[in-house]
Amino acid sequence: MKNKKVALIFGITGQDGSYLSRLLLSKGYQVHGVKRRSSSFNTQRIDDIYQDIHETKNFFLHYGDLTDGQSINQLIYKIKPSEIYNLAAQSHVAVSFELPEYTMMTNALGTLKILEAIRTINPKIRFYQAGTSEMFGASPPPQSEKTPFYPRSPYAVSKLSAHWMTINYREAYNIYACNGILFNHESPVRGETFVTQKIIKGLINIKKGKQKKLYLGNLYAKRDWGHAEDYVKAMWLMLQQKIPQDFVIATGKQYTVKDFVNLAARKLKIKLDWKGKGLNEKAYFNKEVIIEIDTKYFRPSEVDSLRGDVSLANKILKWRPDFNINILIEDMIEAEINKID
Ligand code: NDP
Ligand code: GDR
Repeated sequence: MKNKKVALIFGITGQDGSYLSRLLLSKGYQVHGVKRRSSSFNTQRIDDIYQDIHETKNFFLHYGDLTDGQSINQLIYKIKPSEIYNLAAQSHVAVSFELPEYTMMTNALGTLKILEAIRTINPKIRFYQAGTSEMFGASPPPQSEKTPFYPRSPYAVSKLSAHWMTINYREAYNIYACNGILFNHESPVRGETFVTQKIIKGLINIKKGKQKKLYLGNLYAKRDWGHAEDYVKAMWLMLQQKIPQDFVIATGKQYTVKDFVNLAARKLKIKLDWKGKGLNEKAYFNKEVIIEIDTKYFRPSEVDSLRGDVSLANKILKWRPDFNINILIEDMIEAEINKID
């Protein structure tokens, strides 16, 4: 076991956790992940790695929760990781307006609990914090590490608190701690209520005759969408540098939600005909309405326009994405179409 790097991932059952686990295992790490107790299975994204505990030598799962400081301390004390990746969060922006207190408890205080455990147990552990472009909020693009923050949701505020806490522990206690300020990234295992996956699944279901309509919110929000497989490489790179610092990770390209719908529809050979304006805007396919606006998907305050300036990560981390939006959409479509019904 000597010299083997040991990683502890909070949020291992999520989209990024599943990609990061694979990346670290391929690099020879021993990977430990924290999963929450839930009444139904929540490990689908990593089940193929974790098939048989008697066979799996480098991959371990433990129960824990970011709202339970004692469990965090115990895990860090017992596992003795060299790197900790904090990917755990209530990560849905719209849900954060419904659950602001829980979002703050998990995302902000949860991060603080990990940092405190590192400080008291072993300040040499390297720490990655999953920050977000949502922290830029209303600040216009292109957004870089120097752009002022202007959060627009409880989620964004909670992540901004974690962001500054991470910087404070770096400055006050000399802990190697980095904030990745990641723009939206998607994949075939993206959660079903995020807009890209909702669009892909909705259009495929409509094509298969399993769903009549897709209801969406703001079609004109602009996002910088990348692929999770590329973005977890940046997380790892951030923890391998001489000096810890914060990095924006993005593609530098921007599309509206409507662009994403059109690109996916074209690849699925669904010829969309858009008619109407505002709340009455609708998309027709074979003369049937298949996409409509539902105001329940509007947010009390929206983030209109995100596009990252990734020059610092290009220069220092030599990070560049392999995927563009077209390959991303094709990857998501292929995975969805190949699913057994
Ligand atoms: P997901 O929502 O897919 O995964 C979140 C993970 O956090 C899941 O493993 C979830 O567990 C876990 N979790 C939630 N609450 C708790 C808790 N109280 N204690 C312990 N674990 C908890 O997110 P992504 O993988 O997409 O994102 C990873 C991180 O990066 C998140 O922090 C997110 O906010 C941030 N981020 C994501 C971006 C993106 O575009 N994907 C962009 C920028 C930042 P369970 O499976 O049981 O729900
Ligand atoms: P976001 O992602 O809020 O950017 O947060 P999401 O896919 O939820 O929304 C993107 C944009 O699409 C608009 N939208 C809809 N969104 C959803 N979910 N459902 C809809 O029906 C719909 N219609 C339009 C939204 O208003 C928004 O403008 C994601 C999360 O992964 C965060 O955790 C992460 O920090 C950020 O990306 C970067």
